[in-house]
Amino acid sequence: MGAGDVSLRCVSVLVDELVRGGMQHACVSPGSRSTPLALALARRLDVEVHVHLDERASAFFALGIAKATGRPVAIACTSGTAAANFLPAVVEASQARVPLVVLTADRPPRLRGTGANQTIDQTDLYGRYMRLFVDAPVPAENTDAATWREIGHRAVSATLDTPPGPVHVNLPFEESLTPEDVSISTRSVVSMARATHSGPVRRADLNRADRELATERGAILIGSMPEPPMSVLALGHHLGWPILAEPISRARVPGVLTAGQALLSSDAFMQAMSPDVVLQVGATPTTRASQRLALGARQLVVVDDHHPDPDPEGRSWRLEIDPEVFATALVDRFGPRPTNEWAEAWFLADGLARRTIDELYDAWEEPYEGRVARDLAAAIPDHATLVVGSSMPIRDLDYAMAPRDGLRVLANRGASGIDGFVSTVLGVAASGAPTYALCGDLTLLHDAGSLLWSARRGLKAVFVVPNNDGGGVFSFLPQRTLPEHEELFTTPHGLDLGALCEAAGAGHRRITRADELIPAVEQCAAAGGVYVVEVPSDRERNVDRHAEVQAAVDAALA
Ligand SMILES: Cc1ncc(C[n+]2csc(CCOP(=O)(O)OP(=O)(O)O)c2C)c(N)n1
Ligand SMILES: [Mg+2]
Repeated sequence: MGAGDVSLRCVSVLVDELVRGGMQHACVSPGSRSTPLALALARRLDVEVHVHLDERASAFFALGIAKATGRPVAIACTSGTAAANFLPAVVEASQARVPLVVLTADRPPRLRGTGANQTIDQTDLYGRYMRLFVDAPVPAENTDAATWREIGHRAVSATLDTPPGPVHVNLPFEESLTPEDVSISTRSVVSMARATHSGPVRRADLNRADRELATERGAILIGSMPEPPMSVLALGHHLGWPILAEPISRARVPGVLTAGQALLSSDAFMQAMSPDVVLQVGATPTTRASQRLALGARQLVVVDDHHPDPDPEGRSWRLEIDPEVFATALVDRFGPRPTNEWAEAWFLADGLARRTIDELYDAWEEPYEGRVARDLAAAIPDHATLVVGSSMPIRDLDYAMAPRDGLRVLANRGASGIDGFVSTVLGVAASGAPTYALCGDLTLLHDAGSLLWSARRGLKAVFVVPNNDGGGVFSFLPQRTLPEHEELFTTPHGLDLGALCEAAGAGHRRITRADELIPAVEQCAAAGGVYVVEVPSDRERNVDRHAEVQAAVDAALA
């Protein structure tokens, strides 16, 4: 048996363990050193393998699948800078708690640090962004299968642990890399068990929660959650508190505030109506207004099964527990409370703000970016997924999306990069979910390579792209006053998105009126394949419209 056969046999055992842990998809990029890895993954009939030229895109594609399925996804590559290209998606996976199993091929240790070609130091390459790093032994005929099973088991346990996150197994291979025996193919039974260390709520915490949540002037803030937090919603309704749910919270459903961000953005309203207690669950909310709400409360209670950021000043009471376990324990203790005057004023204001926003949006013929977000979120069919880009799209969605059932919203908000977006969306699509996306023009262009590579590969997704010729977000930030604003921040590109789509083999539609958006999206979804619906937008006018909406909300609330 040659070295290639030994390597393939050993890695196949490791892969088998990943499959037992629930892995169904793997992403592979071409390379020589990673041959045993690529073959071990591709020869599993129960693993769907996706091939990408660009490792950065491959990792984001895997991230999309893992976000959509909650299952571990493997990414495999050759040695050298290929492995370094995984970093951005690894960072996002780490901060957004997504199970990714990174498998990097390497030279054998004796060649490391000797100037050998395409050899870099891959030990702990991704640093503290990894939940686990394993430098595997060089496969040898006398290493028994248990060693490889144990590595696979550790990897999959760590990636699904609390909190889930990426793990890295570095795999050195001797030459020859190709096997002589081509018959290796295995199958195993899938059993995915996500670890949860969340025990019951401690009695002392329950007693303190009774006191802290006794106030009538309280609000709940729900950040990103892996599953719809039904008990947290029930607790909010029992307490009679207003609930602000981010679009990626899985909780932007009927019963929560319909115009929460507009209320938080109204200084006069917040001066009079700010809550005494804020119960924050899930990941830290991403908008500044929500963060201000949390930090402005007399008491902030943060409930999450993992607290990645320190709180050195001790400004909040932190409970490290699954928010659903916490809420379930408390629902019974409180029982339904009648709505008080203060909360009633919140709900009244919310209805007013929503009507004001809708009336203005509907009166404008041009496809204002906020309206695009609102209309898209409302029109997408049930059981579909909307993936939203960072920058203005996620903010616009948070501001404008009316609560609804049946829609899952995903976004790369762990680290809020604009990179890897197309790959993430196509990964979500590869998981089988009907997929729609909303992103800015720069976000699309940042990952144009993925569009060029993937659009013809049988996937189906509709991208809605407000094209304001650059980073429109900077027109809302203090940088807008700098003389270098355009050149260094907005970076207008003047590129023809239609031509890009043509080169990629993707469909392209351009609309100019707001009421054309949904028919265009529906036609593209029905046509299949990858489509970009481009929505031209003027940056200056967009800023004005934005201010106009908030001024109208402020006036209505006054
Ligand atoms: C990888 C990465 N690089 C840079 C940034 C900084 N950044 C945030 S928003 C943005 C502009 C995005 O422009 P676009 O996608 O067109 O959205 P718009 O601002 O127009 O809504 C940039 C460069 C980032 N978040 N991530
Ligand atoms: Mg833009």
